[in-house]
Amino acid sequence: MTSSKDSLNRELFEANSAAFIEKAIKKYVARSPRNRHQAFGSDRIFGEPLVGFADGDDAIFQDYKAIMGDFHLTPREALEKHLKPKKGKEKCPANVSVISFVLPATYKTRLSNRRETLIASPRWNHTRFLGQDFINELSRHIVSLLEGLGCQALAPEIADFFGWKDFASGLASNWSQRHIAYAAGLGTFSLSDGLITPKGIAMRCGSVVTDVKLPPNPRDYENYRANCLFYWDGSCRRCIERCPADAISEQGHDKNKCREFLFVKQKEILKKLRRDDVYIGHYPACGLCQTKVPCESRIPPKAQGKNRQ
Ligand code: B12
Ligand code: SF4
Ligand code: SF4
Repeated sequence: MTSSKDSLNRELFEANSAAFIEKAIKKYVARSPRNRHQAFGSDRIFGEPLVGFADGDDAIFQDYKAIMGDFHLTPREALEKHLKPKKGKEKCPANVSVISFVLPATYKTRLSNRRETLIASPRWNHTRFLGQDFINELSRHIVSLLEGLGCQALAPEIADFFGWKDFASGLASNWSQRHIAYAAGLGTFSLSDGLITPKGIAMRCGSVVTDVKLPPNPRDYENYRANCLFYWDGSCRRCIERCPADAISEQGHDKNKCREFLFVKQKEILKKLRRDDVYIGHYPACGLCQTKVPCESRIPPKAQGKNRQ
């Protein structure tokens, strides 16, 4: 039996699928109790998200195979892997789209991390772990909403085929959320490797693949590093100064140094500082390169970079 809520949802979805999905994501982020810091007075973990769409058959996803490696899945490959166990009952979809969302860290979390010089603040650490749990929850919510409307959908990062490889240059996964957000017009890469979005670099992101046809967002950037001041005019370099692991230089981000610091050295620092009781997860997390920097919560104005040269 269909309820009046179901038929209203269907009407709204059929009238404008993109607006319906964006609204549903924003509503869930605003209302979900899972987007709350239980340890910090029930403050929100993430602020209002950015939502973008990409055509799953956009040539950029083939380009990613050359840029990152053949192991990186195109959205169509991800959807086909999802449909395969259904043993041919599902037709190969005519359309494939990707829904990408960017969840910005709140002001309080950013402020707390700005004060740190060696490890993440407790709020940033909780945002890393409870925030990722929330992203998984939000992804499942979008998938079940679309499935309820008779569409195919999956969240590749929580699918059983998600994984990563350990290359000499560092870890690389077969579904990179930053590259998906870049394709959906939500931001560009930077000297620190982070994605600078209109809501800044201090964010986490996620995505869902679906057979719904959605209007792709334009990629209004000159190149894939356009939002970073260093690549704009050689200025800024604040993230280099902020990194306690010496993992960022004018040559870019050394993933192995960063990982070693995150997974090994920060644990020792945490113990020495005797702060381990408030931290959760298997490492303290860091993100110092994403706070107290001009790209923290916005695309930095280009003039600001020039002033610093
Ligand atoms: C593996 C991993 C790590 C590894 C390696 C990081 C890395 N750069 O790959 C380690 C453990 C070091 C790490 C550390 C951190 N991580 Co991490 N990590 C991941 C994970 C699981 C996979 C990333 C991946 O494999 N990417 C693929 C590789 C190939 O990407 P890449 O090398 O960076 O890509 C470069 C090339 O593609 C190149 N490029 C060259 N030519 C071209 C051309 C074009 C057109 C384009 C687009 C690009 C391009 O540009 C890129 C940047 O240099 C993602 C989650 C996910 N599934 O995406 C989170 C993720 C990247 N991590 C995240 C975060 C927040 C962190 C930390 C801040 C830790 C923390 N939680 O506090 C640090 C920050 C490190 C940093 N400065 O980027 C966020 C990023 C948010 C953001 N603002 O960018 C993600 C997306 C998690 C999430 N769900 O939000 N992480
Ligand atoms: S701190 Fe400056 S140099 Fe580093 S990523 Fe941000 S804008 Fe680029
Ligand atoms: S996450 Fe920390 S260790 Fe890694 S690059 Fe950023 S500041 Fe350096």
